Amino acid sequence: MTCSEAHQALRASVSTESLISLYNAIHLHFNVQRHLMTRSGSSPPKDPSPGEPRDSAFFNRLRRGLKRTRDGLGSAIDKTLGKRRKLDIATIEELEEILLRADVGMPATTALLQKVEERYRKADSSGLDLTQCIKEEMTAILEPCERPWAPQVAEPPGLILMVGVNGAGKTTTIGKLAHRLHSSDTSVLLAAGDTFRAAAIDQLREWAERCQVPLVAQNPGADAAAVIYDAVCSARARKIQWVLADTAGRLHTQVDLMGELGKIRKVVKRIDPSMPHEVLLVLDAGIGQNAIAQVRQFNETIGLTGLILSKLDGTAKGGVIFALAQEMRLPIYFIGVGEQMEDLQPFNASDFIDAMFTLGAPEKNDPA
Ligand SMILES: Nc1nc2c(ncn2[C@@H]2O[C@H](COP(=O)(O)OP(=O)(O)OP(=O)(O)O)[C@@H](O)[C@H]2O)c(=O)[nH]1
Ligand SMILES: [Mg+2]
Repeated sequence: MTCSEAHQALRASVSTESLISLYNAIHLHFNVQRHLMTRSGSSPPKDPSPGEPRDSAFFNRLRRGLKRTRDGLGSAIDKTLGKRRKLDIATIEELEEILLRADVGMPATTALLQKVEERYRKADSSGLDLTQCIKEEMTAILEPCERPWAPQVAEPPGLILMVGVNGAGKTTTIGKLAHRLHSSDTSVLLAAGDTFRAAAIDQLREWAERCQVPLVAQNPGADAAAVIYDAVCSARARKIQWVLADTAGRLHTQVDLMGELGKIRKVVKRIDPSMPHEVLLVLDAGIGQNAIAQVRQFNETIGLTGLILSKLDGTAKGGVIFALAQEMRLPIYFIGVGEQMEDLQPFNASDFIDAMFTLGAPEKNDPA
């Protein structure tokens, strides 16, 4: 369906109120910013391919970002186990306490300790390297969620919706993702679908300028679905591959606001039934077990295709990633380990575990 056919279809089927807002939207002065696509600034660190030696700058950034979680979880486990070879009840209880304190959650903690106990019982008289065993079992919990970020779309533009509660890191993550895509020669346009606050639109405009990618925005108070609709039409006309759409923060318990996400979904499907191609939930890693409820509710309302865990650098409770992996099984595409453009890293289970445990002396230039 072309955009003008979609406009007509919308005319025939939507309520007067939404037709007026859509009509206004179409005839409003769109704030489509064109930027010279000159390359400048920093590139995201190169993602290591499987089998390649690990990129140390990349790994050091991850280690720095996970410092607090490492202190609370990896190093705490290391310290508790030391050179112990015996897994007695007291040790199990100590481990359980560390895991729960770091927000690993009861289901993942129970599953992990059961596996470790099982392996301990089966081990021969030479004993088991308990720390190594825990690291392996932790990796096994995370691995099913490790998925390379390779979104596909048969007919561009593809639409990626970023959703989440207030302050989770949606807009910042869009900026980081735009930087990634643009730096790998993939064209991208940002859609200012958070129309609740003027500041939200300005924040996205700043990211568009930093990343040198175009933005489609309207005035505060505009209909979010109409803004995203326009952004997709604009991207299609300009042969842009991906639209990254920001949305307003909403509590997963706010029924009306959650309903607005359903409306966005319905409206963009009139352009292309396969839209949105990705719906990514951004979760603040510091929110603890509430993350599980958020995933459930957003998934039910709009159907999530993956998760991004932001602000891992700011919390000692990064153990929530194990709870998410154990209970949700959704792909975790990226983790945020800082506020800069380069601080969005593809999630890799074994790198995450290595970075979370003490690895001896800090490497050169590594303040962590
Ligand atoms: N340290 C750190 N800060 C982050 C990270 N991601 C986002 N932030 C910061 O978290 C704050 C909120 O981020 P936003 O991107 O504005 O969050 P949002 O979900 O768009 O917020 P609303 O639009 O208000 O719902 C900002 O100060 C960001 O700089 C991260 O990975 N690490
Ligand atoms: Mg925002």
